Amino acid sequence: MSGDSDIARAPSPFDVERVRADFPILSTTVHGKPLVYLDNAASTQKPRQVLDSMRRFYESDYANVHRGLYQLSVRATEAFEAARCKVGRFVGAESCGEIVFTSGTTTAINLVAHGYGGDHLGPGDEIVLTEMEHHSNIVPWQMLAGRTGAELRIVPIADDGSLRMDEYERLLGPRTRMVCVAHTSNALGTRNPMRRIIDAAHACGAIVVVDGAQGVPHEKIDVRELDCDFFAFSGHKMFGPTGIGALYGKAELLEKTGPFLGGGEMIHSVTFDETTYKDPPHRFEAGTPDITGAVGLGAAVDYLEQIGMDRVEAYERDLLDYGTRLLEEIPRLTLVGTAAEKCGILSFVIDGVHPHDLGTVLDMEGVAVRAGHHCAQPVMDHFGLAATARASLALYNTREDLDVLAASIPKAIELLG
Ligand code: 7TS
Repeated sequence: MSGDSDIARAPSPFDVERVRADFPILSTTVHGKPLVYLDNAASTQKPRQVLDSMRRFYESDYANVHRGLYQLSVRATEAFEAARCKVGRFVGAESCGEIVFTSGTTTAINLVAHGYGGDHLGPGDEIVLTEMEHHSNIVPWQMLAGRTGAELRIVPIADDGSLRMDEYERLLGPRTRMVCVAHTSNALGTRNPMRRIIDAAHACGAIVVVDGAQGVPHEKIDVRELDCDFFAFSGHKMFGPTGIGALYGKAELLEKTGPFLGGGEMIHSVTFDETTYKDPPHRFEAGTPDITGAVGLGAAVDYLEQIGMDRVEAYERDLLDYGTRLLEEIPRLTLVGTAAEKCGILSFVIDGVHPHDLGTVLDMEGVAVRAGHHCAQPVMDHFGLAATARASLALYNTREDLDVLAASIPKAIELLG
C-alpha cells in the first residue's frame, strides 16, 4: 500500500522533518500562527499514505464486502481482510481471526462487557478496575455490574499517578473474574506494569481486558508477550481514520463471547424461531463495516511499521524528557502525573489560571492542547481537580513545538493570572 513511501528510505536515526512532511495538516496555520498540534491523546493527524490509500480504494476497489460474487466485491473483501491481518500482525496476534473490527476502543470494550461479561458473570463476582481508567473502561463495567449483580473493585493510584500495585494484589481474590486496565493512562501518561498485572490476574483465574488506546500509537505492542485476553484500541489515535478500531481477543475467549450487535453478516441462518451465529470474528461484525476505514487503518499500520515502533518510542521518550524539563521550570505550574514509567503526556495545572482559559489563550498562539477532565473524572477527583491542561505528544512533534508551548504559557499567565 504505502510500500513506496519515502519513510522506507528515511535514514536512521529518526528524521522528524521527513515524518512531518507526510502530514499535510502540520503545515497549516491557526489564528495566523503555525499549528503546534499537541492533542494527540484525543486524536492523531493523518499522513498522506493513509489518505491516499483510502482515496485509491474508493476510486478503484470499493464495493460492499463478504456479499457480492462480482469481482469488485471480491477485491474489496480481500482488501478488508488483508487489513485485518495487518492489524493482527502489528499487535502480535496469533491469527487474523483474533482481530474484530469495531468502531474504536469504546465499542470494543462494550463488546467484551456485553458479549463475554454478560454470559460469564453473576452476583458476587468481582470486576477489578483502576482509578486511572478512561470512562470507556468504567461505564461499560458499571452497566454490566448493574445487570449481573457483579461488583466493582477499584485499584487506587499513588500521588505520582502510578498504580498502587500493593493494593491491586490485595484486591485480587477467588471472586475476581475480570481485570480491566489501561495500558497507558490518557490523563496522566502512566504506563502500567502490564505483565505483572496480567500474571497476577491469571494466577487467580481472572481474565484481563486491556484498554490499549494510548499504548498502540507509542510503543511496540505484543499481545502474546503480554498474555492479555482482550486488547482494545482505536485507529484514529494511531494515524488511521476515525470510525475504525479493533478488539484483539484470544481465539478461545472470542469463541466463548456472545454476539454484541445483531444483524446482517453475523449469522449462519435466521428463522423466526431461531438464529445461529457465525464464528469469530464475523459474529461481532453485524452490518456493513467501515470498509474504507479498515483499509486506512491497514495503511497506518504499514506507515508505523516502516518507521519502526522502537524508534517511535525512543524519539517520544526524549521529547517527553525535554518537555518535562521545560514545564518544570515554569513558576506556578504543577505537573499532574509524574510516574517513573510514562509516555508522552504532560498534564498540568497553573495556580490561579483555569485550564480552559489557558487552552483558549494557547490556541491564539497556534498551540492545540486539551483542557478538561479528559474523560477520566476519577483521576481528577484523586487530585482534587476539576480539570487539567494536557499536551500529548506523537511521533511528528518536535522540541520546537514544546518550546512554543513553554514560551506561550507565561504569556497566558500574564494575561489571565
Ligand atoms: N481509552 C483511553 C485510554 C482513551 O484515551 C480513550 C480516548 C478511549 C479509551 C476512547 O477511545 P475512542 O476512540 O473509543 O473514543 N481518549 C481521549 C482523550 O484522552 N481525549 O479525547 C479522547
